[in-house]
Amino acid sequence: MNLIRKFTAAAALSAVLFGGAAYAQEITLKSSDTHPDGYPTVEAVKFLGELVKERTGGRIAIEVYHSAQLGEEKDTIEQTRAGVIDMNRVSLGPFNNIVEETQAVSLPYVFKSIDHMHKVMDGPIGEDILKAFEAHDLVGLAFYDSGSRSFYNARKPIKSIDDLKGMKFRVIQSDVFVAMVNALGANAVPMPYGEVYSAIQTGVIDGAENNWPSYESSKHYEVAKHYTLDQHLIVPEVLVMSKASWDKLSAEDQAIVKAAAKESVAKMRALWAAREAASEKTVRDAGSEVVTEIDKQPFIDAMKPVYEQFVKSDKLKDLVSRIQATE
Ligand code: GTR
Repeated sequence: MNLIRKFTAAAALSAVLFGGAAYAQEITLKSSDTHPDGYPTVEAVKFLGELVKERTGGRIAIEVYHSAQLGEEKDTIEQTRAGVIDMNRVSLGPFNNIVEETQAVSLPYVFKSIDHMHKVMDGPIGEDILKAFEAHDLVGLAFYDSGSRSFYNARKPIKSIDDLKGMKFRVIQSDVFVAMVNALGANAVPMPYGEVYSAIQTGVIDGAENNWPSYESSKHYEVAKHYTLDQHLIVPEVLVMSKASWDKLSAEDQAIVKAAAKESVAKMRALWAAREAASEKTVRDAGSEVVTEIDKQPFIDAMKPVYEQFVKSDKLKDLVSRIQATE
């Protein structure tokens, strides 16, 4: 006891003598994001970093590596599982082939609205999905928003489902996304996000699908000016931590990180709303032709085989029926 006291006193003294050395940063967590600096997800994780820094007296810092500096999502997910990357903000799409539960909230038209999605992700279903990451060497911290995804292409305005026939669209590397595009009569080309711009430019693909902020920040609108708001997917994003990095934190620090991650969600949603409007304005001003009126029913009907293919296990059936039963 005495010894410990002496040690603590010595540490405190050295902190005074050496300019707060005892409070020096001890842990730096590397966090990955495919989006550029300023994008709502990047800013939300920076905000989370500030909260954590403040609440740990500067012991824990979070460094956000934006713009895919650490790699494309599929690869950074593997590196996060391996403990090479500590934290990762990704779409749930690239998780579909790894964490089965994420498929339930990546099904086309499974959410009736953004409010419906919030209700599901903020409640017990969201908690169950976050927990599912643990079996895959990850800790699910929070879900972020991603608006709704729609098709854009370089060739022609898509005014009905028939216009999609035979066209080639890049999709996230997920079997659900591939099945969805193929079920619409188009051809799915799974490809990393960073390769899409030049693939459209060189005609390897006709287009892709995404939300307003991604369509804008990726500059895909420069090469694919036809955007049709069919809103086939409202797929949330997730912030995960490597289980290996998580286990190195004390229980107290884990609680701080978890709480701060939850708090960053409101911040993210506010940033998202502003960015969505700004991105829409940017691409419209740049001359994108947007089809806003489209009959979604044929799109919804075409998704039946996708549900048959993916909603098979009891786990998925249960999740999907709980989502559908959420008001
Ligand atoms: C964006 C999402 C990214 C990435 C990208 C893609 O909406 O925020 O994490 O998944 O889509 O299509 O690859």
